Amino acid sequence: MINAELAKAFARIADLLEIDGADKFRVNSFKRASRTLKDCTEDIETVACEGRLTDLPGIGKGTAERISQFLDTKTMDVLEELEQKLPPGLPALLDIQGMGPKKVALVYEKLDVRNLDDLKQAIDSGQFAELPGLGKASAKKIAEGVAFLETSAGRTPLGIALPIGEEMLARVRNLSGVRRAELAGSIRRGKETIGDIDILCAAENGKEIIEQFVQFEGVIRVLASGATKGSVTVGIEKGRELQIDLRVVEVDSFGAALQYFTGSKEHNVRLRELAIRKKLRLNEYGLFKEEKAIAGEREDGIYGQLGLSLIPPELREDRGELTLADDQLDLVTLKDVRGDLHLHTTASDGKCTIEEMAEACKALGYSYLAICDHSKSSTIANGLTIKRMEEHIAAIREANERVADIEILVGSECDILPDGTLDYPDDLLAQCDWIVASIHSAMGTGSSKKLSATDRTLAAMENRYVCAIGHPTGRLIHRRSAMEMDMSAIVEGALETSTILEINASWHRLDLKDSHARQAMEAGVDLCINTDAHHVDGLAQMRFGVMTAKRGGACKNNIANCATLAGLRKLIGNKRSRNA
Ligand code: DGT
Ligand code: CA
Ligand code: CA
Ligand code: ZN
Repeated sequence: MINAELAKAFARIADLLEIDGADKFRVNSFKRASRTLKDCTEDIETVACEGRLTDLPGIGKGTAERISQFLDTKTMDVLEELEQKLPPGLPALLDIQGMGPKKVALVYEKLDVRNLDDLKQAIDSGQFAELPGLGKASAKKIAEGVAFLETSAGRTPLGIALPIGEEMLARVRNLSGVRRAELAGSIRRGKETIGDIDILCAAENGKEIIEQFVQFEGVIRVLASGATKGSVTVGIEKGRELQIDLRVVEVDSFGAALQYFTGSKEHNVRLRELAIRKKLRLNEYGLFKEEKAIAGEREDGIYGQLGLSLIPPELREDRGELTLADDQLDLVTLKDVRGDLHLHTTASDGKCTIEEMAEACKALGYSYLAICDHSKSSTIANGLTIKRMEEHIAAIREANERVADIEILVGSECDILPDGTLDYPDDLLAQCDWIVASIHSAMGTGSSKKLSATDRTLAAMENRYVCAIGHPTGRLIHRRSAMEMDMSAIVEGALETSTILEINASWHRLDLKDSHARQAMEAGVDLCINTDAHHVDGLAQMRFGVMTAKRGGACKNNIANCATLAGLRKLIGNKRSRNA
């Protein structure tokens, strides 16, 4: 029976009306209709066919017409209008446990929260908790609701999805008749988690291509198979499946389709508004002036004809990207990275030697690396005692003599202890070139005896030998939430002490995350992107960190390990002399 679906649609309209500030009477009439539809024991379709809709309690002529429209078209004018009128990302907030229409309206009005990412940021920054009638407990509950929604919505970490997407893309490119093919959607935008993988290709023989796509090795289920679109799932960890959509378009509209299907939806809405202001029409087939296509084959043509430079996909989230200057669009790339400043070896919990890590970095074209093994308190990670660390320093210096053409910096990933002091004394730290300070223990809050994560980090930044803070919030995607931290205070502290903040590039972490990285850079704080590799294979994760940095809007001069070795040494020197 369609009754439940109808009831849901009416309830949704009531919610959206309430967000929109409609009068109570109108909201209640949709709520009442929703209840009636839910409670009705007869199939509404039959009732409608027999013309008996208005016999039902609370269903007048207008509601009956809407029901008929829904039965015909699966939607209603009023629903479409509301979804058009409100920011496109706003209705999704209603799906979060604890976020009713009143709270959604409040955050929209007071904090300009327009989508899930905005909401997460408002919670992280503490602004959410400060709103009237909300508070910290409420913020925590909503944050849990968001986390639950994200995991239960089955989002897949970028680090798992991207290799699968690239493999599938390569296979699509190999099919005969395929002229061009690219990844689209959130995976192209480098989001930390992916709902489904979108692939786009240009070809004339769509049906054949889809037929082959749905038979690719590894496909578990075929969800759709048509002339222009195929949808399948492949298996990933823990028995879960990941959806992959392939769309086939004509070469002439490949650029327009790539733009459209890369999204985000919110970015596309902005772009379409801009087109309308210029008396143009933009859709997935092209950019049109009256009936004539003025762009479509190339994505940069679409942006160009709208008077814009190509916006990097990572920025397409409706965060003001349409008004950025060209130099702000010139984002950091993997090629700009000159070294990796957070690497482990067999001395602590790594699997490779100093030389092996150095040779692998050299093969990537790096100019330097920093060996940063764990300090003494990280006992489960085989952290080095002071004596072992002294020997390790000598071993790294020796290795640096042996391995040519790359500089191996002596470093440590030194624990920030619960009282905010560092795990090694200053005289030992002073013998190193580069110190990453990280919190690994007592990450929870609640105990009144220890400092908050924020205060611990601020205290560590005061130490002149601490060059960078490692994985600053401690989160593990889908496994552990970030420590409760005041990111504004951290950013301010970093700026005052000339401390660099890390974007840990491991796809399990991506910490700082995109929005925090943006916050830091906007304040003028330098970042570094490190893999935290425990094996030479881990070095390849650098690209996830670069994508995250790009999403934060980073250019290469924001990133310490894009500097030359001399430039990096200067940054380190600044910190030491400023805090001497
Ligand atoms: P995901 O898969 O949840 O990680 O996120 P996306 O961004 O990949 O979203 P998806 O797969 O639903 O759709 C891919 C892109 O297609 C999306 O970013 C923008 C475009 N798109 C899809 N549906 C709509 C729509 O209803 N309106 C507009 N303007 N664009 C849409
Ligand atoms: Ca997608
Ligand atoms: Ca999709
Ligand atoms: Zn660590």
